[in-house]
Amino acid sequence: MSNTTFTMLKPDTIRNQNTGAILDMIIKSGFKIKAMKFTKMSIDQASIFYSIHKERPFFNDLINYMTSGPIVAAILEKDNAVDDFRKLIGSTNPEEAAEGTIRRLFAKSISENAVHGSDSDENAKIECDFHFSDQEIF
Ligand code: 3AN
Repeated sequence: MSNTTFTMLKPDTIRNQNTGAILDMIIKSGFKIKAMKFTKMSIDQASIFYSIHKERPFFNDLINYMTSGPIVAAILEKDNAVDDFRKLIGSTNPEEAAEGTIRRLFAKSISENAVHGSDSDENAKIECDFHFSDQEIF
């Protein structure tokens, strides 16, 4: 799976009308879209997706935020996809994100930080399987 990663354009991206600009950056950076959907997570779904963070102080805020509006979920393909996508999106905190990264350009804060990107090949597989069935991947 080292050529595959998973992303979500988060509710702030959709609300701020940045969906097209961010997808354009992703595509122009060499990622191929293998699957994509416009959807909204339920509280239960988001709690499972982010269960790794359930002991963190920001967990409830994270779940409330990620279920506050629709997201775009997508599977992306490129050599070295996980690491290259993390470089493209930049640090979790947009104030620390490098110039030219998606979070530096579009994110408002550490909690509303525009995009999600898988942090390992193992999690990319779990996250792709969470959002997509085999028939939805091309
Ligand atoms: P990343 O998305 O860069 O992998 P994680 O996995 O540490 O970052 O955190 C998952 C999500 O939880 C972040 N995208 C962000 O929305 C939220 N988050 C992380 N750290 C904080 C924090 N200190 N305060 C508020 N929200 C946070």
